[in-house]
Amino acid sequence: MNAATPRTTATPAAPATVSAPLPDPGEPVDTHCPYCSLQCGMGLRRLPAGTSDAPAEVVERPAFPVNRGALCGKGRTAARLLAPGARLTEPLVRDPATGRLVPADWDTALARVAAGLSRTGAAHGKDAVGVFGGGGLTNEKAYALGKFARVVLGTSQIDYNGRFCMSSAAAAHQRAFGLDRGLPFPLADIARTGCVVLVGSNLAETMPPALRYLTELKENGGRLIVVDPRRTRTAEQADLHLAPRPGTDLALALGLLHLVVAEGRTDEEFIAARTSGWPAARAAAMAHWPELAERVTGVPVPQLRAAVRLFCAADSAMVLTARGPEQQSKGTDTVGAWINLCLATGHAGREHSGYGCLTGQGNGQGGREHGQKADQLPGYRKLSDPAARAHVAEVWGVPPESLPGPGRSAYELLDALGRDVRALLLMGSNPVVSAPRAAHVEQRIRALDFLAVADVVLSETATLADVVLPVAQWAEETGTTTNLEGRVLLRRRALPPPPGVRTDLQVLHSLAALLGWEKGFPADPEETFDELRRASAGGPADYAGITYRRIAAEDGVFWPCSGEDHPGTPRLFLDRFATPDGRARFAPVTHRPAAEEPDDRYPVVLTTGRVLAQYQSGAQTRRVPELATAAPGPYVEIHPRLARQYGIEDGRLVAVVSRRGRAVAPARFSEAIRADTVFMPFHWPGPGRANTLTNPALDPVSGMPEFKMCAVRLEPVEES
Ligand SMILES: Nc1nc2c(c(=O)[nH]1)N[C@H]1C(S)=C(S)[C@@H](COP(=O)(O)OP(=O)(O)OC[C@H]3O[C@@H](n4cnc5c(=O)[nH]c(N)nc54)[C@H](O)[C@@H]3O)O[C@H]1N2
Ligand SMILES: Nc1nc2c(c(=O)[nH]1)N[C@H]1C(S)=C(S)[C@@H](COP(=O)(O)OP(=O)(O)OC[C@H]3O[C@@H](n4cnc5c(=O)[nH]c(N)nc54)[C@H](O)[C@@H]3O)O[C@H]1N2
Ligand code: SF4
Ligand SMILES: [Mo]
Repeated sequence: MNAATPRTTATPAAPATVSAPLPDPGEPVDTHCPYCSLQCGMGLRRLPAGTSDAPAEVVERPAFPVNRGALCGKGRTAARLLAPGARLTEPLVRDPATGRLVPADWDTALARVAAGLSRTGAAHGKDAVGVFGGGGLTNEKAYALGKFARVVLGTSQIDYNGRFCMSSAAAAHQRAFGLDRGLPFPLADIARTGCVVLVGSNLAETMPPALRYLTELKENGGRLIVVDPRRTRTAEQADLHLAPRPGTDLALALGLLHLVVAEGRTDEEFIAARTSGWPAARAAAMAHWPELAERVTGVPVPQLRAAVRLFCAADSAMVLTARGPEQQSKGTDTVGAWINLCLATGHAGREHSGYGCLTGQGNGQGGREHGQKADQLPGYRKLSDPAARAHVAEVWGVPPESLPGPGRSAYELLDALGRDVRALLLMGSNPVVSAPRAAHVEQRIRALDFLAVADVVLSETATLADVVLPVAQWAEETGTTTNLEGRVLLRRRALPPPPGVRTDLQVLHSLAALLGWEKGFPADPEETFDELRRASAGGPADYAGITYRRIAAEDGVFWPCSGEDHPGTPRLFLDRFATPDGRARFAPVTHRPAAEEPDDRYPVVLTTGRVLAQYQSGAQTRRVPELATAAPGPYVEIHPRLARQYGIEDGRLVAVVSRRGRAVAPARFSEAIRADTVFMPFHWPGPGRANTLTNPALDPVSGMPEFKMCAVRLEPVEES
């Protein structure tokens, strides 16, 4: 391997990135929203300079099948951040004399990053250099970042924010079906099933255009069950709303399965023909009486019976989970229990039936397939599998033994900063706001010897960096994402980035060159994608047959797709599951409490999540005026009955205190939440940061932190 010493020559001029020429101004370009995993189709039209606050406008693209023209407010305003005044347009480096971030040219900034990373590697070993990626990055970027870590840096220490997102569902998918694709069917199938159980998803706020499929479901006579401790806008649509105490979905699913068995509603033929492991799973469920489920979850037995009736009476049915049941220290087992319910009733591996996970970030699916995850190589191959290593090493032109082994999961990596991991390259995440136990994580980041952040804005994490690299956005660079259905999509370049801004691929290309790798990191997205196709060929997430041209012509292509004559795979598992024997595996799961249950000192449950107008850490959406007005700051959603116990008044400040820290935000009274639980959205930094409170207890299989449940106490705050 090449020595990781930076060359002294100047960085080459920014390498070209363009796969296709820019369209004419005025002509809308078909592209996709920069935010969530629905990846709504939209058009983007460049505007003549000086006519608007933004250099382009979002227009409808009704022909795209997933959202059929509909967009939420975040998508509609997405062009706002393209304005040069709204974002970073020059690199920043920390001035050793003043300790401030000051503007610098690209050569200086990149040379500092190369030196910072290689110095740490040379002094403390390659695993002292870490990389943290994001599920918002395109497939091309995620692929290049993983390759950069393993090949150029030679480090095992890479993971990404998707670990905080769908990792529990991914692990449960792998365990049950031998393959992890969020939805094994197109989203539109939801409208054609008999019953949908939506567990811990508030898609009316998190994926609003998807709500129409639930409306169509009901118009077609189908039924909707929503499981959420809050009566959300989504739950309001339901025929039946179950409101369990946070962190108890596992007991709920076991109680339901118990009833299915007790009432003789299992599909024995399906179980015999298409599954394995039923006796153990059945025995585990039989130990979980409905009365026990009621005691643990707070959901009355008659409601459990009603749910079983709706679910089993339907010819076809689906269970869809999102972050509610997944972001728990037992998230993998919890999802496993919901999958068991599908398998026992024969609602899996059939048309319009099955289990699915609603992924989250724009490229939440593709971001976990191509190598930025600690244990994984492109094509969803395992880093621990010798055959996978050999295949990918050959594509990369390196010896297989040069590839490091699996590294730490995201929280473990953040927790190791400033200790075992002393330099970090961060691309596409803002952990100071979004990581659990965020004050501690912030402290670990501050303890680093060197931090480089590539971002479009000066996020809270970027303000702590030694070097900040201003990068291009969705509309300024071509690239693919894979939406929640496993449909690979093409975002097309519609306008050039402002001067001073470069793409992530250009950044990786230049850093690789400075660290001795002139070749192997093309700045061109299509060239990168073609290499990704070869690296993924034959793997579980096979992209070999997917080309930019096909994606554009076919409204996206579903993986696996092994060759250019392969039609792609909209529906998985209809004939067999992806396990060696073709059978889906039951998981013999039993209930266990959350890592931190309420007690005398911390008697209230805190859960966290999202609001419609803000996205994630808010780094982007807090900078969009319309969205900042719609959702200006943090709050504590609380039932008036609970509030009265502590003398808390509506609209007045309340302190929420956990074993990790204290957050302060106004109380927002709501009868829609359980009276033993408070809810905080996590989109803001500062005193109201929800993640100051959250518990980093990790799921032992997936490494998912327990964002959805910790114990807190409440105190009114004297306002001066
Ligand atoms: N507006 C908006 N949309 C987004 C995002 C955003 O930040 N803002 N982010 C995107 C991303 S990355 C993701 S991952 C998705 C997330 O999408 P969702 O999973 O829909 O979002 P959350 O609000 O995190 O959680 C959903 C619901 O889980 C409930 N819940 C809390 N605790 C529990 C529990 O223990 N059990 C159950 N069953 N439910 C519980 C909450 O009350 C909440 O209503 O949204 C995507 N879309
Ligand atoms: N309490 C609590 N915490 C949570 C959750 C929860 O439900 N509750 N949910 C978790 C989940 S599901 C998620 S997904 C995480 C997400 O949390 P984060 O990882 O913080 O996600 P974002 O805020 O989307 O951060 C993305 C950053 O990358 C930048 N960016 C956007 N596009 C690009 C790009 O193309 N290149 C580069 N270099 N940068 C880019 C953005 O400006 C932003 O600063 O939060 C997790 N944290
Ligand atoms: S639902 Fe998601 S993809 Fe669609 S416009 Fe809103 S944020 Fe964008
Ligand atoms: Mo997410």
